[in-house]
Amino acid sequence: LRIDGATLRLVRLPLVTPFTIATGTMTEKVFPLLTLRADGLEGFAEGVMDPLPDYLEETVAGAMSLLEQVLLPQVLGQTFLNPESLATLLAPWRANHMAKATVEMAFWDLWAKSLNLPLQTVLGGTGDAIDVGVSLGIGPIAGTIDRVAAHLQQGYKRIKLKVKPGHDIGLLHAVRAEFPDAHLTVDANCCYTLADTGLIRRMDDFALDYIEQPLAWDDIHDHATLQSRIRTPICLDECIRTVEHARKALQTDAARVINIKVGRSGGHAAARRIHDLCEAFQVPVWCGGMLESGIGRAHNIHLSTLPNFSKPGDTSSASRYFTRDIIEQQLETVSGRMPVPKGPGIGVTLDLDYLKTATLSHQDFRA
Ligand code: OSB
Ligand code: MG
Repeated sequence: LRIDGATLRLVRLPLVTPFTIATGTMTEKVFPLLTLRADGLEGFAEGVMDPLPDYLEETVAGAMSLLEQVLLPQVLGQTFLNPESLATLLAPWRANHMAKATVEMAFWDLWAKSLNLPLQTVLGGTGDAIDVGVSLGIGPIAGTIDRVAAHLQQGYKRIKLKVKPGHDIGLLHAVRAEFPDAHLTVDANCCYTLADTGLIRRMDDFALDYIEQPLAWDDIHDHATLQSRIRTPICLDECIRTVEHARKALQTDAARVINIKVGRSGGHAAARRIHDLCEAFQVPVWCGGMLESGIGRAHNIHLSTLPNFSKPGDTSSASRYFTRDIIEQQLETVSGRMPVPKGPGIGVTLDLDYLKTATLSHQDFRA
């Protein structure tokens, strides 16, 4: 498959409600949207980096520049037999996994379309819907209880509460008292250190399915130490940016669950290898999200149909994020299950009219 053209857009979508996590508040989603072309077909993907380096070190500006000046010129006019060969070409560049994933994922969509197969089929997944949970941002406790109740009512299979120092044990007391049987988890987005071990150990009292990324984004070793001191499984998110990170975490018992984000891990090929490695270690995985538009969420849904995605993911309904999405199909859950979009590739198509109003910049490339 020879890549003969590309379009790189910068897109901005307002969020329906601000989303607050330990590192800050998001009110809008700004992201690179990439189209790759070959043989009259188009493949789509989006970058999951934030404008500022507050989740991981990549930024939207840095990724836009790398895509424009390095990664797209490198793949334009080139022929790739499969997505792995494209990933191999980009692999020598240090890190920048999110920028590389943007190109790799668009190529997977294109490649699956060239084979006239759904993305899930070429990835090795099966089934026509996936289990999903919901990630609830930080807010007043009374309001959080109402949001938990509303989402359980809608059928979401697991509730993930964002926590930060001063908004953790009290929140868990209140929510667990109200919902004794709910599948509950917390996500700290790196806001604790080993000095907080005593506080984190108190979370063992709330029957959480797991504690997501309590410690630093680049510190697998301290997570292993923490895991040896608490009963609740640790789930790593930010720490797992490569297959090697996953191997080190699994071998040292730093994670008993892993949140796979395809856009964080360099793409589908790497995400699938992390999935397989976790399966070998009998460690369950689930698919995280980055408040993606329908393009990124469609990719996440297809990946989530692989067998070891045995815990509910974060890919919830489009209407939770945006008043209007940039795709023609609406990705909405039905009783806590997200249907897999049908058709070749990711199975969703751009709503070009609305996309035009959401586009901040647009650049075409030709081989
Ligand atoms: O840590 O999983 C995270 C959103 C933005 C940045 C980081 C995270 C999240 C979420 C929301 O938890 C997941 C989603 O609904 O897409
Ligand atoms: Mg997380």
